[in-house]
Amino acid sequence: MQESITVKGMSCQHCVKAVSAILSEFAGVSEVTIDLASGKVTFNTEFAIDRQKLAQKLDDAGYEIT
Ligand SMILES: [Cu+2]
Repeated sequence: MQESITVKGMSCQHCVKAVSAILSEFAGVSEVTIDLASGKVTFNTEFAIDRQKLAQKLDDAGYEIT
């Protein structure tokens, strides 16, 4: 299934890579697409993602799901 979230705090390609890497840590996630300007992150996932865990990992890296 395709899911999308909006992430606040990304300002450059490094951030895009970091957020992409965090999402890729979750089993079954593929095709992460990030629009830096809007903060929109779209990805495919085979399993339901643990949103709390994702939010925590992003928070630890300095980003926030809005
Ligand atoms: Cu950055």
